[in-house]
Amino acid sequence: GRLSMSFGDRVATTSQPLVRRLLRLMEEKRTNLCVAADLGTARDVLQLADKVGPHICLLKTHVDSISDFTAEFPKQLTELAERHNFLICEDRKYGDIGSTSADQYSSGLFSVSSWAHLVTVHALPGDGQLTALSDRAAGAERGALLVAEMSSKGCLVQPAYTAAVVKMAEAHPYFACGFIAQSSVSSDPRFLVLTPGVSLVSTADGHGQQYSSPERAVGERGADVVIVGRGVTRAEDPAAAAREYAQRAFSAYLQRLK
Ligand code: BMP
Repeated sequence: GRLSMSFGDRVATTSQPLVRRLLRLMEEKRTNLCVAADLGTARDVLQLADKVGPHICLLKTHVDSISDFTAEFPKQLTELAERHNFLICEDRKYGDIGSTSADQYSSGLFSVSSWAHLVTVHALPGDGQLTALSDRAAGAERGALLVAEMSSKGCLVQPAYTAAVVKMAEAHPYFACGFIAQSSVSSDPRFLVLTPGVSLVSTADGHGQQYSSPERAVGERGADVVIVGRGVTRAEDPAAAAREYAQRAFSAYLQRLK
């Protein structure tokens, strides 16, 4: 299953182009770190992306928190992604009826479908949302990560919900690339499991976020990719911090294969 296979060996288990590309990238670049670039201006996000770019497989944005967003931002971010070889995930957590989510995805100020390889989606509304988003991807290399569990204290998600999210992904493997989760929700090697709530300096943030270490996330809980925000963005040297998180997460992954 997923936990005992290398990223490289998992490429052959799926025909989803984006999953194949990300697995290859992780294997070749030897990183399973995603940095959550949660900063307030376009310049700060781009500068961070340039610094951490060599150490990451994926950069995660919350583009609606950027105060000075213009169409220049995704253009420049895409250039950095190509230069440093990482993919981009907009963490929008769509959660409406298919028609509305599809409009939010492909139009408006952000035009997310034109630049984000991956987006996050709440499965709550049902699978019409996935088919609607997939239609708007219009043949481009695009995909979704389904929120199966959350890292925050008091999260309302129950095991039966998580199991249903996994079933939904299994029914839509052309667009569902994997899960945002806190545990090994699926052993299917086609799906990526990404785990936020990872920090080496904090255990909580006072607003419900709960942290564990990269070793715990990858080795014990079964994450493929660890997502680190403030552990990197608030470090004195974000590039050095990203390198450390990447090394620790990748070592834990190699250890898992033994
Ligand atoms: P930080 O490492 O600074 O706590 O940031 C975590 C990031 O992961 C944030 O961008 C947050 O939106 C996201 N996230 C999370 O923390 N928990 C979840 O369950 C799902 C998330 O997307």
